[in-house]
Amino acid sequence: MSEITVRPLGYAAGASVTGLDLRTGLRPEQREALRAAWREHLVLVLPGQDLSAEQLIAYTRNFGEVERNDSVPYYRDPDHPEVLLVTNKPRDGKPSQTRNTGRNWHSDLSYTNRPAMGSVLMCKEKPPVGGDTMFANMYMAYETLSAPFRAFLDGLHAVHDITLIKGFERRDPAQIAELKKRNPPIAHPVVRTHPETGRKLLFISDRVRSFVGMTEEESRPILDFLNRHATTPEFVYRHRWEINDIVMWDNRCTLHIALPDFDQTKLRHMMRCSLLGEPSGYVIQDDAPMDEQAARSAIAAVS
Ligand SMILES: O=C(O)CCC(=O)C(=O)O
Ligand SMILES: [Fe+2]
Repeated sequence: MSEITVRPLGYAAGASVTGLDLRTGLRPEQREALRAAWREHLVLVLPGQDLSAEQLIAYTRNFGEVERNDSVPYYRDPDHPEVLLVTNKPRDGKPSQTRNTGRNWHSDLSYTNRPAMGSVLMCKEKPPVGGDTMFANMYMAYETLSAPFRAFLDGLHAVHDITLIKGFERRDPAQIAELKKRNPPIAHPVVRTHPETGRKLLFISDRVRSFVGMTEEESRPILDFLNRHATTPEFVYRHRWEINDIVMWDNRCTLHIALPDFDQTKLRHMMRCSLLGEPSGYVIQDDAPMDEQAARSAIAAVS
């Protein structure tokens, strides 16, 4: 087996990793090299890895506990609930419900109480052009804010809401009702410290409705600014897929978006495994913003 080679692909994030055959298990030193590269580059690209569902799950297990996708229990591989199919292949003659997955900037499963730690996505079929995925570096987003603005954000909580997934309202009505029931709005800290790097980062996205204790009117302009700032081109790595690319990203310190810039009559078929994140956040019981006292009690109740 040849040596692992890590080659940066972008300034903000992204590195390719070659010299590994992921169909077989990793040696401890290979796993450590991958973890170190992941910490440094946030997004790793492993080209030419033609894995079965079992092999993808086994590979993902190297980095933590694999999510079973119970918060969004559709389009899982029938034999492997750990594998979510992100695909525009029609099923039973109906359009796929995951054909527009990831069309606004987000961190996977941030609308749950275990936001995904990381995700591992493998490309099986792709259109001739387009269908790229972009990733933004949330350390940079935080570090480039002014000190007073960082101080304002420190200690704030943001309400993540599954209904803000782009195109959510166009899903099947029964699915909408079920997804809302399973995933009530949940508040997470806006500024978090990455447990492995110790660096602070911004944890917001297009799927945030408001800040806890603030009205939507007060929150909206700040959220719009933060989302625009966080996804500025210099913080972004854009991935152009090849078949059998595996791309893995750290959801704790990146946002991503899947672009619909391709001919939708061409197949795009991806398999995804996600890593279970640390418990975080507290459920917002109704749509009204919580006052600070209620928020403090809720935080105390879960910590
Ligand atoms: O299809 C893609 O490129 C990414 C979709 C997405 O957001 C995801 O799989 O988490
Ligand atoms: Fe995603």
